[in-house]
Amino acid sequence: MLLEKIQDIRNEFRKEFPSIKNAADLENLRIKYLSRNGLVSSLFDEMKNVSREERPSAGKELNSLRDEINAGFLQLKEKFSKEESKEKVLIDPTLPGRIVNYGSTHILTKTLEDIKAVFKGLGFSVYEGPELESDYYNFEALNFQPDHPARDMQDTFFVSKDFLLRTHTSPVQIRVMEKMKPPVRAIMPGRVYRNEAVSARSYCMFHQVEGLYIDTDVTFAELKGTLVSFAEQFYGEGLKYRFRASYFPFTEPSAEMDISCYICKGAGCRVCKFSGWIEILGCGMVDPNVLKYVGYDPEKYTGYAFGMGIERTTMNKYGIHDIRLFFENDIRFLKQF
Ligand code: 2NL
Repeated sequence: MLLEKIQDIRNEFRKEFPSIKNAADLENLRIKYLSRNGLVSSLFDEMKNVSREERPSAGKELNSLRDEINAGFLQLKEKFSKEESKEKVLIDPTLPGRIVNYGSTHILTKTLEDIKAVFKGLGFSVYEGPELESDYYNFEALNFQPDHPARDMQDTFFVSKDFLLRTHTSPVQIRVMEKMKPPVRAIMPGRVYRNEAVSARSYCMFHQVEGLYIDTDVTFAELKGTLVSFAEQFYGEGLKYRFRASYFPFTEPSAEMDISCYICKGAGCRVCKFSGWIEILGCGMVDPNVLKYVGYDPEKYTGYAFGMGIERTTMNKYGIHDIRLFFENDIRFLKQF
């Protein structure tokens, strides 16, 4: 009877043993077979019912079962504890943590945000428009003559005969004026493209902000007042400024605005190229021909416009000498701002 039971439990154990995969399984196995109320222990309890004659062989069988289960248990116990200690070695809490590189706002984005904040404070709204433009919006409506050199393949990326990558953000101003009646007071930031050789001073793609104010009786004095106020807020108080006569196809008269060099205070340095002055933008009174193109009556309305490069503005403000740095994404450059 008992011999049969021992054989059954041995078979059960042998069947179960290969399926033990971890320390938790092994502990369940130990409780089932080897604990105080386990199967082996209950078989030993039954020994007292076994006849004197059968007792030696049953005892021998039972001891061998207990030894087999014990040996199996110890073997797996060692195996699992080795695996566990191997896993623990992989985590060294004394190692320094991995450095996380946080991103930051690109300096061109910050410059644009600063420019926008000033003009919003002066009552300007912000508009954007497409980078792929027609010849009409990029050149014709802006009073460029058909033979103007900017219309040359050399200077402009043409996509087809009639379409091109905009060379300035002025087309957005044309689009806004077509849709709105004066007064219009807005700035237009965005990416522009020029087919130029890349160098420290020029890149094939850059960013511009242009501004526009059209109403009845807008004067050149208002243009100066607004742009001086912008320069004081953006570059700092106490700078000298001057307007030099210039030429753009879409403004008449046209001017360029300089501020006194805030680095050397006019004494001469690398940033102002030893002139004491830094050119910050171009501007002028909107040409009556441009007003006619968008359906405004030039007898009734006048307006001013201006434009500045965001890269050039950033280079002026922070003393950066190579425009290519903005686009190389070298973290040593970017993280300085
Ligand atoms: C510069 C000079 C300028 C404008 C842009 C403009 C736009 C319209 C009509 C008239 Cl729709 N003018 N824009 C006017 C003067 C100068 O930009 O140096 N930009 C980087």
